[in-house]
Amino acid sequence: MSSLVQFAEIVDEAARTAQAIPQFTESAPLGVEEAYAIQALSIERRFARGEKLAGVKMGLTSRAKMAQVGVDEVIWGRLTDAMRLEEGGSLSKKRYVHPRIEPELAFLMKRDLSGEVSPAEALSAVEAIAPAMEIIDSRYRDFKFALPDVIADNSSSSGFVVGNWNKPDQDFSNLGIALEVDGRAVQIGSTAAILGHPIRSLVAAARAAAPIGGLKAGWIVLAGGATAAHALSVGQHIRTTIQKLGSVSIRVAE
Ligand code: OOG
Ligand code: MG
Repeated sequence: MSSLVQFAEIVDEAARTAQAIPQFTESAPLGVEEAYAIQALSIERRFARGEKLAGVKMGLTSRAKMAQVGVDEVIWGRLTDAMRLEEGGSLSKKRYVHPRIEPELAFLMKRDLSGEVSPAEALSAVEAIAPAMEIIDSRYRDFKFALPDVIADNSSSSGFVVGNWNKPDQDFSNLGIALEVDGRAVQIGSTAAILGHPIRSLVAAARAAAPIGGLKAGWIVLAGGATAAHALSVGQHIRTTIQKLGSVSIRVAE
């Protein structure tokens, strides 16, 4: 059986070179804890290449997402500065294996937040909220994985783009969300799909990040897709609009 360090190298190389790999759990009985250790080690490799931690992403916080990938546990991953894409810019499809995009709500942290916190405490640590999108790209063949596989693979996170920041002193518990491709809505949802209220995702993020020192001021936290993700094709123009918060867009280049 490969060591955790070897698994980390395999999944990091798969991400770096956009090559699909077989699921780890096909050949190794990995647990969730080992999977997070692999994730941490794989992100260490990015740090060694000069990337910086920029926040965390929560995953599988809505039923639509759980159903799409057949895993029903909330998971998390790390965001680095190199994963951030320019709002209104483009992404290069060939840098990914089989990328999908999904609408997200982003939190910008005003203060550190860690451990067991109430929704009110979580909200008081938020500087701003924004419409956002995440590019997810499972490194596993056919986008198929078990829970430990996806966790080891940084919970499929591959990129993110953030729109304009809004003050968090408004009710964002049930805002309409539309994901459009070339002006046509392909997914419609609500922020309420995210654990009933997106702030619950931030509460879960504070708990999840506690072992690594908690969420830090200045970090971005993605609350998790409210709808199923959409597979990207070259030439598509993708836009997510969240009612009252605004829009964020990106174009898919070769
Ligand atoms: C796993 C990542 C889930 C979300 O927002 O729910 C996720 C996947 O769908 O590959 O990012
Ligand atoms: Mg996501």
